Amino acid sequence: MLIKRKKTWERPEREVTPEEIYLKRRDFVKMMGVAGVGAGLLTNGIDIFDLFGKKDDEKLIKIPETPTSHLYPAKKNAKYTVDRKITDELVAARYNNFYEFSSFKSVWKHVDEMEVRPWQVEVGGLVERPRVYDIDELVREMPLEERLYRFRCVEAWAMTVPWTGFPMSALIKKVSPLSSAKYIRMRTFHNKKWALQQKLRFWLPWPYEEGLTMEEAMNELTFLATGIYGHELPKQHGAPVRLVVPWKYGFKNIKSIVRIDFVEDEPKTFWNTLVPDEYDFTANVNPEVPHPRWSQATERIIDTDERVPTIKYNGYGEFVARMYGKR
Ligand SMILES: Nc1nc2c(c(=O)[nH]1)N[C@H]1C(S)=C(S)[C@@H](COP(=O)(O)O)O[C@H]1N2
Ligand SMILES: [Mo]
Repeated sequence: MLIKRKKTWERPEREVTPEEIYLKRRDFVKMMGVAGVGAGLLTNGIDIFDLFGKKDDEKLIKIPETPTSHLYPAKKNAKYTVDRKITDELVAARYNNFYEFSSFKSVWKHVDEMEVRPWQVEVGGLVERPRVYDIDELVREMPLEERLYRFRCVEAWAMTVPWTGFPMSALIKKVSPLSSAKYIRMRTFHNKKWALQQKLRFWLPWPYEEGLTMEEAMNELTFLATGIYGHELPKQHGAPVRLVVPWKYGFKNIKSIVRIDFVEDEPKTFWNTLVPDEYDFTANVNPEVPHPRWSQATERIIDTDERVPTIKYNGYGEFVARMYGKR
């Protein structure tokens, strides 16, 4: 092997994905049963597939025209703004978590095979009017607006980005949930042709799923984003539609949604299934509750590398604290 095998902790911090450490341990255990060269290399702390990935920076935020591209940029909603500098767009576009494609931050190099048209979002479960939306139909029917939100990953990095999209409540009203619906469950695609990690780490609990209580889903902050920085989402940010819940850790913000179900019981989610003691269902940003593997007291702004104190509910207490009592 000519590839220098760097340990995770030897790589520069920018490229490391702490969330992946657990996966490596798990891969190793599983590998004993289903040994494969690819799986073996993945556990060595270097993503060899990164070497073959695209290096061309121009691809970063290049987005093909769609039938609804002309709706961007949408009108800014000044109610949702923050006292932080907007993160540099190119920094945000090359620093992503999207395990379907890569366990490294350079997701953008690995998304070429994905196709975001045609795309459907199926909305069903405990509702009066289930419906399958074509993505462009959904975008045209919903009230698009731009909101500036903080975003905070449990790995303790943070950014501030303008999302374009619509409140989740607008979609919920369209389908009329039954009173028995207590939670919503959202699901990402499962496509081994697009997403290398779904093929290689086939034992992980794909597809990625996340959930919210009905009250959280109806909260005014809960947003379905179809755009970022005044244009449609690039694939690495979760095109064509992803969840944004800015008072919760990043892993709740599920990308590239294909299905939304209204259900009675708390849904099982990707990370909660894999590591229940590290990723709880609620996952509200809270500096006082350290994650088992790293402190949450401060966070690093991804484009300036500044360290700043973490704020409870990521600064959104006025909108969400009442949902949690004293928690
Ligand atoms: N389907 C899917 N959604 C996902 C993830 C993922 O791996 N798969 N990663 C989550 C995590 S851990 C974070 S921090 C955010 C990152 O969003 P961004 O890359 O747009 O900044 O996406 C979330 N949504
Ligand atoms: Mo994350």
